[in-house]
Amino acid sequence: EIKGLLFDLDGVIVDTAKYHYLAWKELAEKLKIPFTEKDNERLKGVSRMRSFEIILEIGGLELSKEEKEKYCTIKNNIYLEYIYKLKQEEVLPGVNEFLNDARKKGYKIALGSASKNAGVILSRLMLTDTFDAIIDGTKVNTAKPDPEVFLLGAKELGLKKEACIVFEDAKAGVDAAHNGGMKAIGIGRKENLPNADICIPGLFHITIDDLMNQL
Ligand code: B16
Ligand code: MG
Repeated sequence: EIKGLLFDLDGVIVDTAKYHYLAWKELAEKLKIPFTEKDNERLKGVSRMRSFEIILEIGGLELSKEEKEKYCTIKNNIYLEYIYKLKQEEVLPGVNEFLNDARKKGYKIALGSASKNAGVILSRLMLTDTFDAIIDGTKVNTAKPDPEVFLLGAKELGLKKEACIVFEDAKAGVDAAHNGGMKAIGIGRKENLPNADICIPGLFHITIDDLMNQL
C-alpha cells in the first residue's frame, strides 16, 4: 500500500530550469561557449558540477577542478538572484491542490531534489511546511539515477521504499526511482519518459486517487 509521495522539485513543483538556463547562459557567454535552450535540456536533474562539465564539453574546454568550482559558484550567485525574486504564483499548475488533497488523505510527502537551493526555493513558494521531509543536494552524495535521494526520502518519512512512489520529470529521476525499487509517475511527455510507469502532463486536473487507480 502506498503511503508516501516523493517529489522532484525542478520540473515537477516549479520550473526553475528557465532560471538555471539564464544563469548558465550568462556564464557560457563569459567563456565564449555557445549554449542554447536545447542544450539546457541535458542539464535537467543533473548536479551543478556535472551541468558545468557538460557545458565545457560543448565548448571543447578543459579547466582545473579549482576553476570549475569557481565558475560553479559564480553561476550559483547569478541563479540565486533569480530565485530570490521567485513568486509564489510560479508553483506549477495544480501542484498546491494536488499536495493539499494528498495530505488530507493521509499521505506523507517528501522532496527528493538534486538542488542545493531547494530550501530557499520551497520557502519562496511558501511550501516548506507542506513537506514532511526535504531531501536535497545538501544531504546526498550521489546523483540520480542513483536512488540515494529517494531512499533517504522514504527513510525520513519512516516508510519502507515499497510504500513510496516518485514524481519525476527527468529520465535520470525515473531511473533513480526504479533503481530504488519504487514506481515512477512521469511528469511530461511520454516520448521523453518512456520508462515511467504512468506519464501525465502535470499535476493539474488529477488527484492522488486517480493515479492510484491507474497504477
Ligand atoms: P543547484 P531537481 C536539479 O533539480 C535541476 O534539474 C538541475 O538542472 C540542477 O543542476 C540541479 O538541480 C542542481 O541544482 O545548482 O540548485 O544545486 O530536478 O533534482 O529538483
Ligand atoms: Mg526535475
